Amino acid sequence: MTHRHLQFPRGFVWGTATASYQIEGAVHEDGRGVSIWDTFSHTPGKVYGGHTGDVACDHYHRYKDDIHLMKELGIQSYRFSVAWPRIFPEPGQLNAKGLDFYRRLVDELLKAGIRPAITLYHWDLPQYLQDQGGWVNRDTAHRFVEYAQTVFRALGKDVPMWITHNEPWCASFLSYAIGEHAPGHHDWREAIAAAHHILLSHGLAVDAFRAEFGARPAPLTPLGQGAAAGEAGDDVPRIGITLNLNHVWAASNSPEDEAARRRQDGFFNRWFLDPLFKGAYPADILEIYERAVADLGFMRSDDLPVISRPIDFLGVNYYSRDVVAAGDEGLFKVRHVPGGGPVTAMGWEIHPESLYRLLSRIRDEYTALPIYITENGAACQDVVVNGRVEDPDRIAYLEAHLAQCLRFIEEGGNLHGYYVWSFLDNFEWAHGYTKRFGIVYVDYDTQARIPKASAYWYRDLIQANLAMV
Ligand code: IFM
Repeated sequence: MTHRHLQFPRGFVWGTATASYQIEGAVHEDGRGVSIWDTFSHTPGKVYGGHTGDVACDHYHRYKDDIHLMKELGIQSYRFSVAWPRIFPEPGQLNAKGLDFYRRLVDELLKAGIRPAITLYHWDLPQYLQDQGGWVNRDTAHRFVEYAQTVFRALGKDVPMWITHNEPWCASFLSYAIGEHAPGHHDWREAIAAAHHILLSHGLAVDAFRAEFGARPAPLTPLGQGAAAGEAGDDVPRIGITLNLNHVWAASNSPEDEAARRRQDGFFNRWFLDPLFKGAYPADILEIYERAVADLGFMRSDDLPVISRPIDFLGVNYYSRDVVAAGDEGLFKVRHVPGGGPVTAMGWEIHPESLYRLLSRIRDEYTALPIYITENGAACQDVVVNGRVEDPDRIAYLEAHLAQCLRFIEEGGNLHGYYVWSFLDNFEWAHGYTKRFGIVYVDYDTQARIPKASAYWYRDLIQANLAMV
């Protein structure tokens, strides 16, 4: 298979991503403490079939083989997350064995020539912090900085890419208002406070990062127009944040539907992009929250300058678009409408054009900073037949989204890399193990790894790109 039509500029980073609770297992090993996802998944009715992350992909024991497989596939960068409860299992108690695991992981990656990209928070908050209110409690932001500083010091110089948070929308609204994720609460005031404190902790961690590694490096310029990522001298540690963003469409061009589109966009996208890049919350959404919740006293006047501290890149997780019409229910009076296109096994509409629109919008309205697609991928109904997994739908999904990335780059967009979600099939949160996102199939009975056709397709695409430059 040739991929001439997907020829990316030199320096584009080809990656894949996972997260600690979704793959590691070994929840009682080497002094790990309890996280909110241990508690949540062990609470009957919260996760499909009572599935838990207790064993997951057993990556904690199999990381060497997993990295070996990444190397065979030609993966250039691996994005993983650190489990906070492995580092601080009890308040203020540093667990050297927990840090050692990530030290070994990073060493193994470096040995394989794979660039580590660390996410500090991918949702496994220590339970003892949740017992004090979790992200609703401002103090959690300070505990996060202590934890971040510890990991910066232990691994900083060997890790070029740092992501403070993964998808703050999920860690706040989906977790504290909608109740689908841990800790499973249904309280809008809590969710708004959680979002605020997560953003605050991000800004404080950026300050700690600069204190550790010095002044902000010159931002990477668009590929093909200067020094490229991965070139000599470019491996200085950089820090950013990953947001899950959806491009929102109105179901019709009526003013009512257009107003609904704007509200949904405000709830999902602008609530995070505006404070990070403009130093202010969007006034229209703030008004809705003030009316619904009244007391937003947890937002202090000097928080926004911290939240909007200059970062080095933006991570974007993109899966689907959102189509909305004016509705009667909920805080936002928005009704979600099927877009009409094909959907993945998650029921999410496949709409690659929206990725291009989203990237263009970020550039036009928010920032010229480098962007990485830190997650993109599809859950499919994968089956093993004669030891092979054919997943043409996933290949088509990845190819179509990469084509939109290339379109953005060819127009001068500052996109530097792409991480397929996910390397392995894994624990898909409230869906348990029923949704398979991996380019590598995991047989959960035997823990055998079977690279799917998409893994070989990705390998060939990477190789073809590197051969051409
Ligand atoms: O599995 C998740 C991941 O943890 C965060 N982003 C979306 C993925 C698919 O739902």
